[in-house]
Amino acid sequence: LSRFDPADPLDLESQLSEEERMVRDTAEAYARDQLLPRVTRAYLDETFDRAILSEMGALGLLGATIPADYGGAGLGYVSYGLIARAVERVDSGYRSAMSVQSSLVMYPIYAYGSEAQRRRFLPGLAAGTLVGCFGLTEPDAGSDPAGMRTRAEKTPGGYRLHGAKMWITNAPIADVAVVWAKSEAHDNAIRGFLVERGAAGFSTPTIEGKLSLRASITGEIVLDGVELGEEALLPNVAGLKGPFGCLNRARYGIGWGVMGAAEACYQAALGYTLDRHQFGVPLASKQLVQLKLADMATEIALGLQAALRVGRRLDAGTLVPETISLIKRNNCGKALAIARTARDMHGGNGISAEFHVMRHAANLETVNTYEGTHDVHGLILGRAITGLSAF
Ligand code: TGC
Ligand code: FAD
Repeated sequence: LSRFDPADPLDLESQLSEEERMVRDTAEAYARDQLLPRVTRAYLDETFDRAILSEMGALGLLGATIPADYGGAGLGYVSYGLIARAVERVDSGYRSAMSVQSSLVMYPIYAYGSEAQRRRFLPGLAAGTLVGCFGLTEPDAGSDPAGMRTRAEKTPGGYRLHGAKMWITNAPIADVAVVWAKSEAHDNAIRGFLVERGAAGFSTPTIEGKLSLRASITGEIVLDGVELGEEALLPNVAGLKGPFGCLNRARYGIGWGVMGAAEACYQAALGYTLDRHQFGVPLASKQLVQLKLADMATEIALGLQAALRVGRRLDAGTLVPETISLIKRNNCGKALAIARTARDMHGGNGISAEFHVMRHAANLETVNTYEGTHDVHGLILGRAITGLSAF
């Protein structure tokens, strides 16, 4: 018989390659030494430290799957997932900054961009000297991005963008925005445009007063007749499959990331209930507490195995979008439940920023909603199961 390891019940460790373990260790050391010490202050002050993206870039944590020719680390999707998990163990907002840059900005430039666009933007984005954002959601088009109003008029030299994007991670600090718009010149198909900071009519007001993801910076994108040249168009994709192709990667990373947040909450609840005595004994000696810990350990172990399986298939070239919905939905829902339970198990201390669990729970409310809500991913699975679209 082998010994049961409560921190890794299904032995994820032995399923990782040497390279994946090294990437994981680098990301975990960075998260522990550089991110954890600053997160509570950043969260309370509702600020994001721009330097974090340069630090991540220096370590090769941005655009990890992009080939080295363009400044990326040329790693596989399991490595990317392990980075997301390590960073989100500290804060979902920090993982957001990494996901947006890697999957929602670098990926579309790499997959849909011209060679000139790749050369111009990818090395700086990989190094974190440039920051990018991804504008799909609008004030009146969230779950239904096909309903977007942002449009690109044709001009003699290129395009003119009109519209507004809402809830855009990193927008206020972005040097370049990937903006999705209905393009007059392409039969009103949804097309991607690269809009650079400084373009007249482009502004990115910060959204203040969030009660979740406070250590991430979020803004609007206002496009008031922004003039773009022909070279701003992403030439190699048309239609919603453009943004969805990026979202597949980001949602996959979230499947790993939220398990990191859940692990942080589980470890905190375990440590707390072993130390904390009530009725003359540790709380962890109580059946109700042990049941909660057992449920947490179970869901985390299963969620990580599912994320690993989807990552291995991605690395093998098998992308089944519904399997990404499955892990995004299930892992977010389970992580949120774990964080709320961990908050409860900390009693009054659970509401203090010092103990981290309530911050994770508040963050996971956003993660359960963005990149397709929990219910929308249920409907994606429902459509695949029944053949009937219920959106
Ligand atoms: P539907 O008819 O299903 O599809 C339209 C076209 O898109 C293709 N497609 C996909 N392609 C690749 N991957 C996928 N996962 C795809 N899903 C669909 C599809 O084949 C079709 O192509 P074509 O060539 O036939 O035109 O589209 P629908 O309008 O019925 O949409 C259905 C629905 C609800 C599933 C979809 O709209 C949806 O996923 N809604 C959720 C919206 C969402 O996820 N928004 C995310 C915004 S970005 C964000 O939140 C970033 S937060 C980042 C952070 O801070 O970490
Ligand atoms: P709605 O679509 O209005 O949904 C409201 C409720 O209705 C939800 O419960 C939903 O599940 C439910 N619902 C919707 N449709 C149906 C249906 N057909 N049947 C049953 N129920 C339904 N977007 C970007 O483009 N880029 C970003 O970087 C980005 N970052 C974000 C950061 C933060 C902090 C947040 C909060 C959001 C971010 N988003 C971003 C936007 C995010 O993707 C949307 O909030 C999300 O897709 C949901 O859209 P919505 O808010 O308009 O909600």
